[in-house]
Amino acid sequence: MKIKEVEIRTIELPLVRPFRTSFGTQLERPLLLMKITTHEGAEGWAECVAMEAPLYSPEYMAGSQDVIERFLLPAIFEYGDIRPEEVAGALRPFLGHQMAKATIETAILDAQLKLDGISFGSYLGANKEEIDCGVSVGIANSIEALVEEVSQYVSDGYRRIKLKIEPGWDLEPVSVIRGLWPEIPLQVDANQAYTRNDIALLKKLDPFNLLLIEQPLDEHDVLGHAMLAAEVETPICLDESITSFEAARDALAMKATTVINIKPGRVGGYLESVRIHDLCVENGIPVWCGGMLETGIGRAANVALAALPGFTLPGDTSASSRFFTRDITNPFVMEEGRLRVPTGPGIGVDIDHDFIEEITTSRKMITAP
Ligand code: OSB
Ligand code: MG
Repeated sequence: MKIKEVEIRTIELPLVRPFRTSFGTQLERPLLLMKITTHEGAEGWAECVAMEAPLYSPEYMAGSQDVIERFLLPAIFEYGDIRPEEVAGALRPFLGHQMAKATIETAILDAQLKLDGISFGSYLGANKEEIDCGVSVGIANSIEALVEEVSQYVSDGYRRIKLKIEPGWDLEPVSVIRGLWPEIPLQVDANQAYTRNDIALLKKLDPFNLLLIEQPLDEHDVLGHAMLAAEVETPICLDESITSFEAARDALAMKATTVINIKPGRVGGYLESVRIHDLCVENGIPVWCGGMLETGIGRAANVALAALPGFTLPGDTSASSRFFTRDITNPFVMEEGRLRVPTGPGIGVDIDHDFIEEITTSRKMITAP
């Protein structure tokens, strides 16, 4: 496939409610969208999951755009005729920037699959038509507000609740929510907010029958997670630390994680995600699909990935309405706590061009030389 031109837009979507985590509060979702057009007449779309500021990972929107324009796209143009499976290799000389790399690979994959008439799900190896949905619940202003928000999600049908925690917002919210919903699958996510000195505190979460504790310690403290995992009963699940297949392999070898959150942007794309999935299946490690407040474009591809056989836990694959009143594609609507895996070619969603135009904050066209 030969790329003719690339459109890079920044858009800003309002959120239905503020989303607070241990690393900050988001009031809207600004993000980077990429559309590629190829000489064969195909179009491919992808969104870059980097956030505006480097608070979750070192990557950030303007940085991703810069590395895409300055280094990654020129390397792809120079490569010439390219297959999606060749993108990661072509970009390997440039270190890091997995989210930026994933954007390019996903857009090329979408274009190629549209030409071939194959859906993302079939290409990746999905064996389900629909997937179970979980929801990530931000840190609330009060316990009452949290209970109200969780009640809403439970009545919407979500099959798993994930509470964001941080020091000072952990044991109490967990015990209240577990007390009100004794049976619901429940897990917590600290986004690196604790240290090795908090092992005794995190052990106090054991009685609440949580599915897992997600990324309690610093992303680089893989050994600390192994030490913690040896002390607590609740399974430890890494998110931020898993930036590649190799990182997943080593974290498993160290027994730092017994469940893995696969986020395609964080690991450099969907193909790397499948490699990590396969590794986990071989090792009997359950995986689930994380989220980055994606629009319908990223969500579509995530839902397809989550339909692979090793994804045995509900992911942060929520309905569009969890974050947005209006999505930039036909919305993902949950039925009985499940989302249908798109079956059309490529990511298989319809783009709402008018709405994208309305919320565009910048637009740039890059033509292949
Ligand atoms: O740690 O899983 C995370 C959102 C932004 C950055 C990091 C995380 C999250 C979420 C929301 O928890 C997941 C979603 O998109 O539903
Ligand atoms: Mg997380």
